[in-house]
Amino acid sequence: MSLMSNSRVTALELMAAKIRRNVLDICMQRGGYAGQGVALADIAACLYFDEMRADDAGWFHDRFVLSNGHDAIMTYGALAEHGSYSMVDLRTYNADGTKVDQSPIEGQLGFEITAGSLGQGPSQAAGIAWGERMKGNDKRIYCLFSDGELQEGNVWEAAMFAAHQKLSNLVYIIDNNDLQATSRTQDVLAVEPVPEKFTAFGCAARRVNGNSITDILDAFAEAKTVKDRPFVMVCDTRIFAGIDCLQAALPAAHYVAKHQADWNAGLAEINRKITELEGQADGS
Ligand SMILES: Cc1ncc(C[n+]2csc(CCOP(=O)(O)OP(=O)(O)O)c2C)c(N)n1
Ligand SMILES: [Mg+2]
Repeated sequence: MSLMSNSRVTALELMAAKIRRNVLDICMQRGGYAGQGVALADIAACLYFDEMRADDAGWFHDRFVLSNGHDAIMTYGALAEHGSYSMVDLRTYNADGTKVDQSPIEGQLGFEITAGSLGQGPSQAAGIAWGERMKGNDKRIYCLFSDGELQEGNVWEAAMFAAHQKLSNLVYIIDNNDLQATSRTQDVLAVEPVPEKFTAFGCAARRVNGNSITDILDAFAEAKTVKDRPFVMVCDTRIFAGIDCLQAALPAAHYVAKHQADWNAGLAEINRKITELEGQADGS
């Protein structure tokens, strides 16, 4: 049985709602990967505000490796709440000359690798995890990648290596949203059953409801009990999960350009949700 207080879960639900609001605010300026950012907000809230430990300088002790560069929008939404990016800067996302790239480059605040060419994060994260262990550090490494990337061989080489090296300081988080740009993953090149495939490669793996704070926290807790292999969270999500009107209007939007009416409706819905959750948080 997990030890999860209602106040912890409510606080993270509120954080996820604020991340969703930030994602819309950023993307409505000139378009972006809003559907992914919104859908991944629950994972981001748990990862950045509960799971990863802080260091003395106000940054993170643990390390996050983003593999599918376009999901940077999730990190931007979260780091705005962390206070390490300002919304003024983030609103330059996707503008000519911006330092807030849609697909980040290595060294940009919050990003460990250059991630626009898909499929490379899992192997780089495995290398980082191996290096940290060799140095005797207790850092945990979290790597987010997508179901589309599962079609690339490098991912499976990384899983084989990480399992062989018993990298229990490595957690793979998969955005398993059954979408890869313009089509459903199951129609282009099916990847399921994903947990079973990683298990066959020697990892520990489980399916997670990627929009349930309790399920995500439970999986992070389970990952720490596994001492001899990497842990894989196969997070089922859907584009725009968490904002019903946008999910209904744009269910398969890999990228969203101009949809001003939808943006406004989405913002109104998420603002209502934030008010509701703030009321619950005050009462708990
Ligand atoms: C190596 C590589 N191949 C192809 C692309 C082009 N590309 C950009 S996004 C994308 C879809 C990848 O699937 P996924 O990350 O699951 O997309 P989403 O669920 O976010 O729509 C592709 C093929 C790329 N960036 N890198
Ligand atoms: Mg996908």
